[in-house]
Amino acid sequence: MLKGVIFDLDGVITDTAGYHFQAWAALAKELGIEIDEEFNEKLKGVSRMESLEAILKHGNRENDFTKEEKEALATKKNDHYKELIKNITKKDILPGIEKLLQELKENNIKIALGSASKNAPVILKQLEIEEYFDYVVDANQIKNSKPAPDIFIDGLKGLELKPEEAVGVEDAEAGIEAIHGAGMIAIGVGVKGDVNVSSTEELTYDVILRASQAC
Ligand code: B16
Ligand code: MG
Repeated sequence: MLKGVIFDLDGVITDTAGYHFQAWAALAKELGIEIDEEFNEKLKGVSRMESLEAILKHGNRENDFTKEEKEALATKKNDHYKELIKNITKKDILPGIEKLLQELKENNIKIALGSASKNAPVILKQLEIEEYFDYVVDANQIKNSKPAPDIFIDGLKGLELKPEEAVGVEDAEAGIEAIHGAGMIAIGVGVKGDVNVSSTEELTYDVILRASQAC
């Protein structure tokens, strides 16, 4: 029986991928590295430091910086990103999501956020939807980021649910793998899961309920 849903943030609740891309592309340019939207797809759901490593590798510069220098580069990207997300408001919630959160609440389904982003709590606040969430995974406390299952395992723990009692919603391949690793059913938004929808508009309470029963 469905008792909980664990949502990814970026690409499911709101679209922050464009801002991540803008901030990474600016940093990469300073380092003489070019990244495009296609490369950015590989960074979805991937932690900040791992994203930096992937960019440096892409530019064959992975051995050019000390650990401290890499940390400073990641901080620089994040400062730029924080500047970009400052103006996010309720209107940036992806279509259909707030209605879905309301319906889940009305049906006593628990809700968690399973995001790799350390900025997630601030973003939920700016979107004015933080009160819907029973639990928000703290990315600072997670050892292995997606595709490892850690984030979703922690989400289940936070909701006090078993894997078969909850479904995960993701828009990135790494995220689907992470949901499966946690033993849960995965709904893919624009990406292949156990049940697929092409956009958040299609992600209704009914779809979630049927996904939990069908698998
Ligand atoms: P931060 P998600 C992920 O969010 C993003 O998809 C990914 O691009 C980003 O690097 C990661 O969060 C970490 O974000 O730098 O804000 O801690 O898709 O897991 O919600
Ligand atoms: Mg995502």
